[in-house]
Amino acid sequence: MNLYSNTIMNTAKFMNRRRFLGQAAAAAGTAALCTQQANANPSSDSNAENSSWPVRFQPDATRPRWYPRDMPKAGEVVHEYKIEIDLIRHEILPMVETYAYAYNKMVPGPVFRVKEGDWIKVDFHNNTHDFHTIHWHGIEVPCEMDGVPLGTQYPVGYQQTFQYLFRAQPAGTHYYHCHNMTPLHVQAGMYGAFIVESDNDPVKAMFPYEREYTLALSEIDTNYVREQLNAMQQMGEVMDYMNGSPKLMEKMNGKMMGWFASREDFVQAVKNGYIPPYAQSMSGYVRPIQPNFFMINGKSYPMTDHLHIRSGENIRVRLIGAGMMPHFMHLHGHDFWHVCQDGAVLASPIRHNTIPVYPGCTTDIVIQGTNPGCWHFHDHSDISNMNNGVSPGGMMTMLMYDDAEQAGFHFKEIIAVNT
Ligand SMILES: [Cu+2]
Repeated sequence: MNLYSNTIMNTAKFMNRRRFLGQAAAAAGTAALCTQQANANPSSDSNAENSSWPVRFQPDATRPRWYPRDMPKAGEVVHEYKIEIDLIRHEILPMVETYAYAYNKMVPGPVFRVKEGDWIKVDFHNNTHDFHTIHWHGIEVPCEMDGVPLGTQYPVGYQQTFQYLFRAQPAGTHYYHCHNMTPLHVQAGMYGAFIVESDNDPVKAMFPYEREYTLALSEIDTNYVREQLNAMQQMGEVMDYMNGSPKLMEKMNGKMMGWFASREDFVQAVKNGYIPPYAQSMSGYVRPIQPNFFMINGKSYPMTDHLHIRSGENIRVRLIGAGMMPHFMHLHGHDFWHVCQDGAVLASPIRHNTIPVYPGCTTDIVIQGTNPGCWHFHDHSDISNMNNGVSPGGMMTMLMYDDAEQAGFHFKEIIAVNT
């Protein structure tokens, strides 16, 4: 029996079509006030004559809707990627699986690792019956490549492709995530690391290292994700149909949909009877998110991967606040050095034994191998050290010395799943 398995399609009995559409619209709603036309290619875009964007969808999303202001020049490095979105089953722990929206069938998505100044070209293709984008968090992309649905691009629908093209800058630890219905889609797995390396890395000069680790910290309310993805599956065909039908989208706008060209239009729509989804949620259709599993790279303790070090070695650990909660990472038996924040190298390293990793932030630390053994490295916010309310678990891993035995420390690893 799989207690937390999310069975798509058979539990969405309370779905209300009107509410659902409203939710989808609300996710895009923050961007809806931006009336800047991202399309700079009017001769080939059927929306060009329509100033009421974003109420219409462009069914052909295979072209970026922009005149690139900067393009790769001869001799410059261009890395080409294909990123696909699929609905997969993702195992957080034995007996705990969720459905996930996954970049290239991985949670987290694949790690991008490139040199500063290189070009990134991503063909982003959607195989799910939902809308997605990629936001390149911390990268100085052109605005049109920022991945904000209806703000800078049309959200990418079923079997559509959008091409991102930008230069990787600045150097440092960054990440990427979906920006459509972000609270759901990031919980559902749409995040990954984006590391931009520099030939002149001050961290490497100060703390020479060979091994490094990237830990994306996040959390999930499995019940919320199950309810929402079930609802999305039920609506999938309708969403696909709308995506290919700008006229239907326009007709529904301000009735079932909620994309408005101005604040005044939104207020007027409410006067005309449109019920915003947040008002519907007050009647109990939508409940607040309550995370119950806390993950490092998509896994909870004891399934998290260990960090490895040897006596005298430095390791770099890139911590990414990919979720919606702050986490306070504490290492037993060592102080460590905070060397970068949000990708930028600190003027001088700061010594910690516990360091906050806030949502949307990246925090790089260097651990020095000074105390052989095996040591806990975990969020010190105790709620995150549980699996569905049972301790120990969650956002926890171990720093393991490869040479512990030679250094005289003998241990037998024990996996604890309850107290
Ligand atoms: Cu998405």
